[in-house]
Amino acid sequence: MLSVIRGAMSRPKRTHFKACTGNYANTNIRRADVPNDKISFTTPFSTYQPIDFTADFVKSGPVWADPADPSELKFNTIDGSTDRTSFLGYIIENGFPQNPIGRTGVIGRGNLGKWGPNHAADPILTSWKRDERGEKIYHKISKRPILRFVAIFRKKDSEWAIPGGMCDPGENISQTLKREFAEEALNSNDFPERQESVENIFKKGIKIYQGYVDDPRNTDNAWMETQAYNFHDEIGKLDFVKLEAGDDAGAVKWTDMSSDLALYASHKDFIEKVAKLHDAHW
Ligand code: RP5
Repeated sequence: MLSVIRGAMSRPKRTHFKACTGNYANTNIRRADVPNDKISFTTPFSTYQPIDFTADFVKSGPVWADPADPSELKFNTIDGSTDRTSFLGYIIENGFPQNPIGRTGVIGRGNLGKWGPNHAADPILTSWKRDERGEKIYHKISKRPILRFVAIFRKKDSEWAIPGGMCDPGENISQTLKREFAEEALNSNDFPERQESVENIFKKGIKIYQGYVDDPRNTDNAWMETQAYNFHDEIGKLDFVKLEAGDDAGAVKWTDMSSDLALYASHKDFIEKVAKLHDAHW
């Protein structure tokens, strides 16, 4: 059962940073400059000249990608098996969905398949850091217990991250959360048979975020949204689960939560929320 605890869920994002600075994700394509005070589309910016970029692997029309021309798509609704609703809502400007947070310096779809929202799910599996006697380990300075989560290394981005991924058409959120964890952190497609203790943990999740992700792949017309859930193991059963990196993950490991972490997209915000939820060290 997945639930939302009052006060546990963080506020939706109101701005972005990674989605509008530096080169476009894993390319040499330089985004048009977007000053901080001109991110919102409601702020006039007459000299704005975004770069038009859609990756060749998206243009080539894989099954997960929309057609190049979005005019037949039904936005802000469930369109066939594709969820085009948004946690923020969005407008269509000159026939193209407009990023609800603001300008990114890029138009087109970049590396993303869908025009408008591209939905993902982020499973955050946590367990206390313990010593060899099984006692919780406390941080020397904060005096709070140290919480760990399962992190994967995104090969394409060379960054550590939560083992999240895109929702498949027609899939519900519980299925995506489990499937992505199984693929990236267990290297297994036959979940739950292989890992019974993980299956038990996935029975109880707490939603900690839903909304926009400050993802480096976002453009003015295509962006990431996610639902992040925490699955917490209070008694340490998960410690015996064999982690094995699979799919896009180059490595997987239990990682201590702390404010020193550097993580992909908005993942550090989600992890901080989980640390606070459990009154853990941050
Ligand atoms: C992020 O991209 C989401 O938070 C999620 O973790 C991830 C999904 O994209 P892929 O891992 O499928 O590339 O915005």
